Amino acid sequence: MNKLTRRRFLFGGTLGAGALVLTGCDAAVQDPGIEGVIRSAEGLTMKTQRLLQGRHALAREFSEADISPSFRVNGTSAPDSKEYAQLLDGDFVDWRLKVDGLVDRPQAFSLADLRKLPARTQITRHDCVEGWSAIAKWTGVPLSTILATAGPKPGARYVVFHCADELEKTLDGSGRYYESIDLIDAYHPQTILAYAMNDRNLMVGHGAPLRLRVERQLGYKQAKYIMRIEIVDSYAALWGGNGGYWEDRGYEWYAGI
Ligand SMILES: Nc1nc2c(c(=O)[nH]1)N[C@H]1C(S)=C(S)[C@@H](COP(=O)(O)O)O[C@H]1N2
Ligand SMILES: [Mo]
Repeated sequence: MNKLTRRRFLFGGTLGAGALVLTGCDAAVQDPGIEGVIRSAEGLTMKTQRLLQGRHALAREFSEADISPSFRVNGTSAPDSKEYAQLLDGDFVDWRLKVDGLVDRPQAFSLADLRKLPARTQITRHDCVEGWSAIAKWTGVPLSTILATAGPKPGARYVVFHCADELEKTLDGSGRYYESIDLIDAYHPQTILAYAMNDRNLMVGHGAPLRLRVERQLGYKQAKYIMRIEIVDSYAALWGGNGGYWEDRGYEWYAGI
């Protein structure tokens, strides 16, 4: 019976759209079996859509009036390496964003290079797992643009962000901050590499010269002080093996909000 309905849909093209709908409804009403099939198919579609939509849906965007008068600096407030101090001294003119790993064309972008690329601006709410939130306006380059330039190789699955700071040396003597997201989040339109916050260059406290905004996830995924982006097929071999500084200390890898 299911086949029959499908055929009516496929071959009933000469009828008006209204007639088609009526035919479908009539058949369903007359035969509860078909209705059942349609219902379960609908259920499946909804479930699939929710799954996909869930990851692709946009995070809420706010208006200028909603921007928080103050935005906390959390975690590292300034990387304390000599290398970072020198870069900061030179206004990050010598800083390069390296993009490597499973890519056809490894890249090195200066801040000027990034500013020349098409930018996206979004006003979003940052939610820290510690229980505070703040709204800010972020401007930067969509990560999808950077990926398109580098050309991920087949097998690429995650984007890893290597940061300049060591937060706390605990586990294996290293506390290097890093984060990772999968390609679904990497290509999400609101996933940007931000160089500006509230229309000003990113302050050191908030991650100068470049930080990640991945708006569907919690604060600890928003890597600050990005030095290098590495495309990988697995993050198991990196640091503690759980895909991020906080993940290696027990937090969820997918920190959806
Ligand atoms: N490199 C780096 N990125 C980081 C952190 C950090 O300590 N180092 N802290 C994370 C956490 S827990 C939060 S809530 C946000 C804080 O960003 P903010 O300092 O701009 O508020 O950055 C995240 N990204
Ligand atoms: Mo956080």
